[in-house]
Amino acid sequence: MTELLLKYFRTKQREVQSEKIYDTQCPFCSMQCKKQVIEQSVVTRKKYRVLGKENPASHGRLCIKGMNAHQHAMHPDRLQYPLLKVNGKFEQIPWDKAMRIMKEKFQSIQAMHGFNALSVYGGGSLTNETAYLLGKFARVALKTKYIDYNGRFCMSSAAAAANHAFGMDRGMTNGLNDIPLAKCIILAGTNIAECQPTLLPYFEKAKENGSFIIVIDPRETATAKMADLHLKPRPGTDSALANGILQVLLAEKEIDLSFIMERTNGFAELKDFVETIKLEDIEELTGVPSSQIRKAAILFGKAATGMVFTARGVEQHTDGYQTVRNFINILLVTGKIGKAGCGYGAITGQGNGQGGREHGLKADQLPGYRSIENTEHRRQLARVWNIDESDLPGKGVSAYEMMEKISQGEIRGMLLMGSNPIVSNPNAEFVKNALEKLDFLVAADLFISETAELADLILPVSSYLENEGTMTNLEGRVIHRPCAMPSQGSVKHDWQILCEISRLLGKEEYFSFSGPEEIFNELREASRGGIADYYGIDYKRLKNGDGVLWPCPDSDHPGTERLFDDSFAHEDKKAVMIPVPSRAEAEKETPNRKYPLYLTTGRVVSHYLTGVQTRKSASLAARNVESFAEIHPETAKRYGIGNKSLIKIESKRGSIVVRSHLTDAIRKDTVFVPFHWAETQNVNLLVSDQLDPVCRMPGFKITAVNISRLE
Ligand SMILES: Nc1nc2c(c(=O)[nH]1)N[C@H]1C(S)=C(S)[C@@H](COP(=O)(O)OP(=O)(O)OC[C@H]3O[C@@H](n4cnc5c(=O)[nH]c(N)nc54)[C@H](O)[C@@H]3O)O[C@H]1N2
Ligand SMILES: Nc1nc2c(c(=O)[nH]1)N[C@H]1C(S)=C(S)[C@@H](COP(=O)(O)OP(=O)(O)OC[C@H]3O[C@@H](n4cnc5c(=O)[nH]c(N)nc54)[C@H](O)[C@@H]3O)O[C@H]1N2
Ligand code: SF4
Ligand SMILES: [Mo]
Repeated sequence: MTELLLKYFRTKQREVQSEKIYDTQCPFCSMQCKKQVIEQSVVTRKKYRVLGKENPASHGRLCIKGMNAHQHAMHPDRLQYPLLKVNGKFEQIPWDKAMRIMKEKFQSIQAMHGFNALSVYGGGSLTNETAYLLGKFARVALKTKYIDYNGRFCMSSAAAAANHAFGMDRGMTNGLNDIPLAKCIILAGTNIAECQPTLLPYFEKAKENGSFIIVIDPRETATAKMADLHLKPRPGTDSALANGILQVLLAEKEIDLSFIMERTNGFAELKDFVETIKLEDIEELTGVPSSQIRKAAILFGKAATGMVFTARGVEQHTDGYQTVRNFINILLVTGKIGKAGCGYGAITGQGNGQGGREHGLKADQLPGYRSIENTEHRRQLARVWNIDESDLPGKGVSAYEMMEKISQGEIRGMLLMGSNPIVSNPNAEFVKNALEKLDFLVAADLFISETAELADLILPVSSYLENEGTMTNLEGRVIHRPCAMPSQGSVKHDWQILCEISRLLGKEEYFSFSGPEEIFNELREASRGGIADYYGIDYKRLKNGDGVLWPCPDSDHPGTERLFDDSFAHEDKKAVMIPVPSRAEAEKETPNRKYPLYLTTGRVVSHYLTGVQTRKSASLAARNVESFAEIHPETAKRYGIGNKSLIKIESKRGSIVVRSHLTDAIRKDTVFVPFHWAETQNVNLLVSDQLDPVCRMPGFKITAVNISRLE
């Protein structure tokens, strides 16, 4: 062997021998794919490879985000030390000083303005342990009613709809293994191929088994390419479309009368209403030919089994709640729920969007999916927390409404943990101005996000690679994520920050946890007997196995794959149907002379939410370095806009500049812009602050806009 070859082999050997394997799971979407990050030391630098790991949800698959999620976690911009803003500039300070400042500010604000002058804003990337603790921190340590989280913008319409229709909400009523058994599947406003790519094979399997797939989306997405029938409605007209489907189902008697009689309430009112519907009117409203509506309804009605999935395309509207109710009506009249291959799924977005709301990040919820307005629930929690029920605050307001309270001067301070609200809230300019008014904003983050930039104090936190905890995936499966690596610099875990600041605030007795497992054990107790009952799930079970689907009331219980086999969760065990008007009661912003086009917003496969993390990943950022607007070529021509040129998009509230991307995959009356970019490309500068009256969801999916060529 030549000397050169020997040298090469020696280097390779050193690399392989230096190999370290870190077991973890992707921090991004609700699939929570398990993976291994393999580190090799190459001379002076480290090299990483990523492999998917077998698990019951993604079976070893990873999408491009999961393959590259170590890049942002190891990025040199990761915060390592607390930062204090002094004369407009951030200065590195030690932790004890950061904690002292936080304590003093919290105390002085509350002394001057009362408990509710402080607020807490959480996120769906936080583990169950942190989410639980953050909810407890707001109510027990700060005694404020003002807490909410970014999941308000994500799951709130579907959650409210499922609660009212079924008596409980678990995102998906079935485990993932039911999907391949469904003979007809409606995918309404969900782009699984880009947003939960490792979920797609379940639908491909269903197709192999002969399933007929109906996609409802104004764009021909990668998901729509899989469809047997693609309905392309005008944005915001999905409740009308569902009414069209219901009209055909009833007229053709493709309904399950015995299921309706035995297991539901409200059919008579629904029937009276649906009988007044004319398919021609629905065609006119939605722009979907009535022949296609008929086809969809008859195929779904006749199929032996069927499932309906919704996501943000139909949910993020000011009538999102009602729209989801109407899709659930379709399942209930056809009796396609609570059986193999039959059920409903709101496809959860964030890694722990599900667990976050189950354990107390929402203004009106206590752990175990209990209600903060129910006296018995309050008493149960007060017992677990060892406080007086009368000391537990009441219900606060939704995420965007907190911004209004800040603007009005009622809220004076905020602890922000795991969200970037000036990019993700609607009416972004207002939100930025509001946050600038705060007397004290503290942001716990991995990076200086656009919102952290406005903070008085930034606390650096550990990443998913460094922080142990549990996450609840889209099917309600609770899974354990180990601590894979030691923490970087002097960062702390989110839960650690909460315990330490509580101690300084004199609340140590309620927050003396030494690690996530202890917190989880209290969460189990707090959720015991509640709807989201985690009592039977413990770390030992999770570490040894594949996770457990809640409800799981005791340690011998196997967990619950499918809900509603024999009964729904309402007291009388029945599900509820309601008539839903075709035109939203909540006034929607529709195109007019000045702003003649619909703008709808969403995602691309390579970026995640406000992009703080994925824009730090070289491999992901390279795929889409800037924002863009999908425009139909005929529309572009009318406006004199060429392909790949800079354009201005304007709404009543502001304007942004993005690059045109001409494609005939979109309706001619609609433009689509992703929301992963900030500043002049922040699409939320355009979006209205109007909220759904029931669940307080903003209308992210429709804004009236004008477009023009940038001279
Ligand atoms: N790559 C990637 N994956 C993600 C995320 C990400 O940021 N990037 N985010 C995660 C999170 S938090 C979430 S909530 C999910 C979101 O997952 P999805 O809801 O699937 O994603 P969106 O792109 O917001 O919207 C889905 C589709 O709705 C369509 N749509 C828009 N308006 C309407 C309408 O009026 N009616 C109908 N029927 N459809 C409409 C859009 O064209 C789009 O294709 O994804 C999760 N996964
Ligand atoms: N126009 C428009 N707007 C939308 C949507 C839309 O479809 N269209 N979708 C909405 C939806 S569904 C969602 S979910 C929201 C999401 O909106 P945001 O919550 O603003 O989204 P992220 O970009 O995930 O912000 C998370 C922040 O937390 C940090 N972070 C990540 N992990 C951790 C952690 O473990 N601990 C801490 N402390 N910080 C962490 C990240 O670095 C980042 O700065 O946006 C909503 N806004
Ligand atoms: S982004 Fe979602 S689908 Fe992709 S690897 Fe991560 S968890 Fe899996
Ligand atoms: Mo979301």
